[in-house]
Amino acid sequence: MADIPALPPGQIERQQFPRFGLGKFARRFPADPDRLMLGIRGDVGREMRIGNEFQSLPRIEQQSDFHCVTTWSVRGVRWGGVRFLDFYEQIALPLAKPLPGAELVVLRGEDGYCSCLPLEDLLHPDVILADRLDDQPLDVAHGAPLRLVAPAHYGYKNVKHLVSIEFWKDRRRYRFPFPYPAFMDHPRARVAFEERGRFFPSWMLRHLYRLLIPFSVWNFERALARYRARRLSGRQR
Ligand SMILES: Nc1nc2c(c(=O)[nH]1)N[C@H]1C(S)=C(S)[C@@H](COP(=O)(O)O)O[C@H]1N2
Ligand SMILES: [Mo]
Repeated sequence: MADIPALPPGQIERQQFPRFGLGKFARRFPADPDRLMLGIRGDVGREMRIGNEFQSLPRIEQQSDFHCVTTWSVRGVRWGGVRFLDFYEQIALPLAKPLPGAELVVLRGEDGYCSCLPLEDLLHPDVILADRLDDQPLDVAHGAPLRLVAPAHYGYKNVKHLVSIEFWKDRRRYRFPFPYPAFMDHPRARVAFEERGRFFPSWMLRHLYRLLIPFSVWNFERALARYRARRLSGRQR
């Protein structure tokens, strides 16, 4: 099996791709997962919202491994969407016009979750805004209507249910979602360098976070089952 590259340090392969995240966000779902409305905000010449404009961007498909900071990884996830680079060059830059130095990009989900990455990391060609998974429209479990996929960075940078992308000059404009502590949020969170978090050594976070996997999977699955049951009974009425 020499042709299968090893997983990054500290990661363990998982067969199923679970719905996952920080506990607080398990029970929050987008109001209309079929409708994309994405704000472009922050230190920009013109704040704006896009919907259909997104459809004009060139589409790509990509297979990549997905690595959660709690140490589970899934191999070969097949995404479809548009490159962040194309979104930036064809929409954000010409229309919203980020100001010089506005290079901290904050990504916000409709569930209130947010994360950030340096613009430079997002312009890598493997970073995509995905609206398809396994040849199907992206479902609510994995981030409908649109999510970030940045395979070189831990899952927590891969924000689901995107509602806004913000360009800021000043880091103080950003805070990891309350009440989660700042040590959980590394500014880059690159998987290859095991940048799991800040202040604490990565080996320590590996062990700490690994304990949280079963509860988180259960919590998110239970919330999803309830959401689906609600949607179903809503349709029947
Ligand atoms: N909006 C939103 N995005 C999110 C999260 C979340 O709770 N809400 N969780 C993050 C974490 S910690 C991980 S590992 C991945 C999980 O993605 P998945 O649910 O598709 O497996 O989403 C990330 N993006
Ligand atoms: Mo995660």
